[in-house]
Amino acid sequence: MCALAACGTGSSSDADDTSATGGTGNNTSHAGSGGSVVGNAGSGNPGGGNAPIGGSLSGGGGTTVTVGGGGGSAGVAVGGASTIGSTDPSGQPTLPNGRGAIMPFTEYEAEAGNVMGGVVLGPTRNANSTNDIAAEASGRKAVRLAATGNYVEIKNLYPSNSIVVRYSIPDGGLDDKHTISVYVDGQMRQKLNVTSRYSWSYGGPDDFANTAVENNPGSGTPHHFFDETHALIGDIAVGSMVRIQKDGDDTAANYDIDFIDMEQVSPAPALPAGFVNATTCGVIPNDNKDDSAAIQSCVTRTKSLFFPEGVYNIDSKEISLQGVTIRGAGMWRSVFKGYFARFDCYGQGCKFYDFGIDGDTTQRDDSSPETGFTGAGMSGSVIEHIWVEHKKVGVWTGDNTNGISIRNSRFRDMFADGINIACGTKNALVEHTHVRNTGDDAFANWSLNTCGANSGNVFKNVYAQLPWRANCFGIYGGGSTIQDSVCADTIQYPGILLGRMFNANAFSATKVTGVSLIRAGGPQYGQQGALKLNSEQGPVQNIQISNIDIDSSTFAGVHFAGANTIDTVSLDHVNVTNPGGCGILAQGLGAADMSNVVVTGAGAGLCNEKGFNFIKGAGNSGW
Ligand SMILES: [Ca+2]
Ligand SMILES: [Ca+2]
Ligand SMILES: [Ca+2]
Repeated sequence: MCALAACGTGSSSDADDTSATGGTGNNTSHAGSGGSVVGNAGSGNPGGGNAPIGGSLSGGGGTTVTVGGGGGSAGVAVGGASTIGSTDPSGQPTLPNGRGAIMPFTEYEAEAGNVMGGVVLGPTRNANSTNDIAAEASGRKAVRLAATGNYVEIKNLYPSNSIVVRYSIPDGGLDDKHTISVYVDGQMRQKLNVTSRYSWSYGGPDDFANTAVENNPGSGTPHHFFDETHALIGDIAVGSMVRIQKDGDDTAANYDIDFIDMEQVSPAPALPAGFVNATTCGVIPNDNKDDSAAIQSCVTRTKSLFFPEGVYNIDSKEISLQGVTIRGAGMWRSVFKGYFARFDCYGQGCKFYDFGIDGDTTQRDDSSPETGFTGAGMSGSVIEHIWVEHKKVGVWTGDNTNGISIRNSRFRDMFADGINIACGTKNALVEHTHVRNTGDDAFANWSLNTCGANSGNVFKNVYAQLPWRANCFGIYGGGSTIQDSVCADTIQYPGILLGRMFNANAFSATKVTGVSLIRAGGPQYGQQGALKLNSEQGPVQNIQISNIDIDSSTFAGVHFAGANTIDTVSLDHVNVTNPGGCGILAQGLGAADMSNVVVTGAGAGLCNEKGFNFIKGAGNSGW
């Protein structure tokens, strides 16, 4: 699974790394705005309930508040919003339980909305079947709109002027284009574009072709059913009803709607002081003509470049830069578009703010460098208020990067990793960032053994949602921390995988604390637990796990595996609730200190196949 794991290739090294090489560059970006952020994360039982985890906030001027809900189908009735954040005495948004990212949107599960004529699909965990598309949906439920006039409608709870719809339509190939209609309070507001271009991959559940055969229905079982579409659609008042409807001219055979995200997007800012407007050095937005050469020319002439609201085509060559700051008018408003839309920072650190990248990756090819942000000069880089979609990878840090910050950003609808903290990277901080619908790990720390050891890397207040392959968090050796974060709805693999795999270095100080895993685990390469330690290629050591809630895992809650020893590992205050398999599954060798590990709702609390040594402290129960 390396494949999964690292986006690399099945093996480890890979090309994905295009990243690492410096001279050429690539990167991409998408639209973004300075917006704010919101959190999400819900929790929830499979069917529906859920405890909120998310939070919200407004950022940069935005207004929003929000919430999250990642998971469940919102128990909340009204309109289906799932969870709501609160504010602290100063009015700043908070996360109710401290976990998850603060994001500026509110997520409304379709299945919790008003459904007219449509059918609620799921819940199901049966992956890789067109009969169970909802297995890849948030809360493992969606709503199918198959006939003209069918709709699903939610009540808008906060001021909004934009919409994101996560959907699946039947595979019509790369050039298949349709629309779906948005109504507000019964009035037609706008069409949204939908396509099967960026969804539907094929191959057996254990197979990872990484080639064009991925798009061939003859290659095996289907998966990767969903994509999303978004648009600014004008102001929508609090309390207005927002409807997604199949009209007569919306020509896909059916639309499976997973959820709707609503957000108030800030107005475009003026030219910031000290920045050069890219349109004054030859870049032309919105003409659908290639800007690659003009942008490359601009970044060699100034260190501070501003892209006003508009779409910029990068159709022929990625942008290579060193020590440059690029700022847009917001992730929704300034968008770099095209297959080559990517940025390679080859020196002196680069800073990227407030824009989006909309790539054009339609299959995974690990020899191809379709990574939003990468490069050998990423030490000291910043990626903030950035939105990347339809690339192979969002961010892949260059070899031996020391100090990179990624915050308040979104990485969605990828063919491989969302963010890979790779090869010798130290002191990376990823926070308040949302990664969704990735074809490999949403967040990875890959300490490849041909590089120096990774250390001091932190994923804090991040939210991983719906990776269609691999893990929410893939931690392969080195030293890192995952804290105050949420993982919801992995389809094939664990929520967190701590593995000596893919030729990783040994683990050094590694900590996982304050994390919720909701409906995690899956059937790839056998039954994968929600939280898995795998000593496949060497000992797994130096890992502290605390304050973890594992809710409704597909199979086991906690999973020990691998032929090498596992030791100097501790679990404290770990709750496994309603697992689909054993509460704790031990298929490996070694020992772990276990305190306050509580299993409830399991058929079998503990399945210990090889005499793994559990060193029990206080407070354990249910296993
Ligand atoms: Ca496809
Ligand atoms: Ca859903
Ligand atoms: Ca242009």
